[in-house]
Amino acid sequence: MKLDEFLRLNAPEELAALTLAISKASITVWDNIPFKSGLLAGVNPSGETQKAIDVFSNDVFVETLAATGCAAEVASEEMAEPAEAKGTVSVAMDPLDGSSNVETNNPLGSIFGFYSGKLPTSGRNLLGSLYVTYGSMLTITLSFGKGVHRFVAVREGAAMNFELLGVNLRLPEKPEVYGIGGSRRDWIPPVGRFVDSLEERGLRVRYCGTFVGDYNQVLSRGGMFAYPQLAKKPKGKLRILFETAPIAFLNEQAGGYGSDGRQNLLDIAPSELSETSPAYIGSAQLVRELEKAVTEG
Ligand code: AFP
Repeated sequence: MKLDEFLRLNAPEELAALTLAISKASITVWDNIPFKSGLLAGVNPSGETQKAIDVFSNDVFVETLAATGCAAEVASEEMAEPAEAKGTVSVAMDPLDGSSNVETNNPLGSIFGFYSGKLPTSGRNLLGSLYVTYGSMLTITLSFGKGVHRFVAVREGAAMNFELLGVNLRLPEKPEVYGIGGSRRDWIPPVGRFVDSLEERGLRVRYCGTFVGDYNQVLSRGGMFAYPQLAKKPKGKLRILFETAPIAFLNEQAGGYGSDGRQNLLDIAPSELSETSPAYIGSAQLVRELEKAVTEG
């Protein structure tokens, strides 16, 4: 089944139009990665170096989303203020996740949250979310609150179309992998101890430095991804609105749980667009164990 057919049958009209626009724009981004790798652009609102592909992806997605007439505003990790538009759905995005991995040819991603109401707002106001993976395949993994579904881009003549690859994806019962950001020496002690217990249980480390790439490992094999509070970054690194809330929404639809170490990530109401929080996302039983370890200190 093609993506447009699936969306016509399974998504509200606005979310269908926004998702279809993202699917087309993601092919443009995919085609331009080789030509924009390595070129620096500027600094984003979080003070991180912007690559040319960060800015290119941002502009392609903002333009395409606004042109649907369904986006009320488009907020981005790469912009200080949202782009205003005429629709009803507020879109928050990380247009190119993992750009420091372009040169190393590791997976890259784009993350989108579809929110009701003005941004910033909590993940409880998510209507749906999706992420694009630029990896060995170009895929879109999405949820509109009724399960998690995946599509893969296939070339048909000159055209690239997204075809259904998997429906109702669920985290496997038995967790196999974990990936933790930051350096071990900067982790808070409960996280170090928890990772020791994961190793004792035979879980293997899988960490490529792209949130989307690392979360794909967890969704396929069970386990946990985390970017914890660090000695120098008590509020972690990942942005709630653009990165962790959209993935936590999707992860919950796959039977998992997402936490900042003390509460459900979806319950956090950020007051700033680029507000960050610690993030622990994956198999519910593991993340709840971690939450207990962090709370007990
Ligand atoms: P970049 O977009 O700057 O490459 O950062 C990627 C990211 O936001 C997220 O995708 C990773 O999980 C995390 O940062 C990697 O951070 P570390 O390099 O500190 O482990």
